Amino acid sequence: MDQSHTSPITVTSPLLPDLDQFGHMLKEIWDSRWITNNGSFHKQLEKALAEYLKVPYISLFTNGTLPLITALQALRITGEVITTPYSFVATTHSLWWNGIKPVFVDIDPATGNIDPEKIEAAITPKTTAIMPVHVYGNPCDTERIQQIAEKYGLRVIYDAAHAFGVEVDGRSVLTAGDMSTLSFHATKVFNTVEGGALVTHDAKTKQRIDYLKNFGFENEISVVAPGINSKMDEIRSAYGLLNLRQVDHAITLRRNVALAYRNGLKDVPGVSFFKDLPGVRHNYSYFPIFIDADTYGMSRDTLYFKMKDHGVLSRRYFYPLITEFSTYSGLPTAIRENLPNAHRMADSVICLPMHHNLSEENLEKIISLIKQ
Ligand code: T4K
Repeated sequence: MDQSHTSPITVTSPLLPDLDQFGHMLKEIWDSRWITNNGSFHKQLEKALAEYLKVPYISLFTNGTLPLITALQALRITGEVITTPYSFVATTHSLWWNGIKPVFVDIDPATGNIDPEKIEAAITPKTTAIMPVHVYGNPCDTERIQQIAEKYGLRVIYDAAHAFGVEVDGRSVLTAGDMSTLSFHATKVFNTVEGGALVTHDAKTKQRIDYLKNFGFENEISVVAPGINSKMDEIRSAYGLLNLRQVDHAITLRRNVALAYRNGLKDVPGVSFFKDLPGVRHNYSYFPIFIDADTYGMSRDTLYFKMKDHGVLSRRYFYPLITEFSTYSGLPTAIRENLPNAHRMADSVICLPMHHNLSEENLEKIISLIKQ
C-alpha cells in the first residue's frame, strides 16, 4: 500500500491492523457488551506489551500525556523539576498542570537528550525530580542521570513517548528511573489510534496508577486518591493487540528507510544525521536531519518550504523550543544563553518522512530534492 507519488508524502503514516481481523475482534466486543473499564482485550494488551517491551508492569492510558501527569501525581512531585526544552510541548505541560516549575537544562548535541553534565548546576533546594525525554528514541544516559538522582534524592520520570521497543544491551530503556511513559498516538511506531502507557517497577505502584487512572476508585465504594479518568477502551485495546503482531516488521521497514536516507545523504555537504549507537536496538521512530546553512548553501527553512512545495511534508520537530512558547518563555531558565545546543538543534532540524509504508520512489524523490 505505497503512497502514490502524486499525493503528498507525509512525515508519518499510521500502522493499521488488518481490517478483517479487527472486524472479528469488534464482533467479540459487541457480543460481550463489555466495551471499557479493564475488559478482556485491555488485560490482554497489558500482558502482551509487558512481555514485548520486557518491562515488569505496564498500565494502559488514553494517550501519552495523561501518564506523565499521573506519574507526577503518583510520586507526589512538587516544587521544581529539571527537564529538557527539546521535546514535544506535552512534556512541560504535564509539569505545569501539576503546579510544578519547569527548570530547563541544555541538551547534548550527540543525542538531542538532556545533558547530564549540566543537571547538577540546575538543582536547587526546591528540586524534587528530573524529567528527561528519550528524544527520537535515542536513549538518555540513564546511568549518569540515576547517579545524580541518587546523590540528591530526586525522582526520575522518563518521557519515553518515542522509545517504544528501544533497548540498550538487551535491556529495555523503559526500566530506567522511577517510571517511564509511552505514547501510542497514531503518529508513533506502535499506535492504538490515541493511547499511551505508564511503566512501573512493582505491583503496588501499578495498583496505585490503576486507581489513579480510574478516578481513584479502589472498589465500588472507596476512593483512595483524587484520580482522573484515563482508561483505554476495549476497541483500542483490540486494535493495539493486532498492531503489536506487526510492529517488529514495521520497525524493520523503518530501519530500511533510515539506511536508505543515510546512504543517499552521506555525501551531501551541510547535512548531518544521527548514526545507530552501539548496543542499542533503535526503533527508527523519526529521521531528523540537521542543516548547516552555510555549508549546505540554503537555510533549513528554505529547504523545508521547498520540500513542501514539492509535496514532501516533513516537520521541524522540535522547533520552536518549548521555552519559546509564551507560557514558559518568562521562566529564568528559558533564556536563550542557557540553551545554546537546544537552540542550534531546533533551528537546524528537519524530520524527514519516516514510516513503514514509504515507497522507494518517494524515498528517491526526497533524497534528490535535498541533494539538488
Ligand atoms: N511526549 C512526547 C515526547 C511526545 O512527542 C508526545 C507526542 C507526547 C509526550 C504526548 O503524547 P500524546 O498525548 O500525543 O499521545 C504529533 C502527535 O499528535 C503527538 O502525539 C506527537 N508527540 C507529536 C510529536 O506529533 P502533530 O500535531 O505534529 O501531528 P499531526 O496531526 O500534524 O500529524 C503529523 C502527520 O502524521 C500528518 O501530517 C499526517 C500523519 N498522520 C497523522 C494522523 C493524526 C496520518 O497519516 N494519520 C493520522 O491519523 O503532533
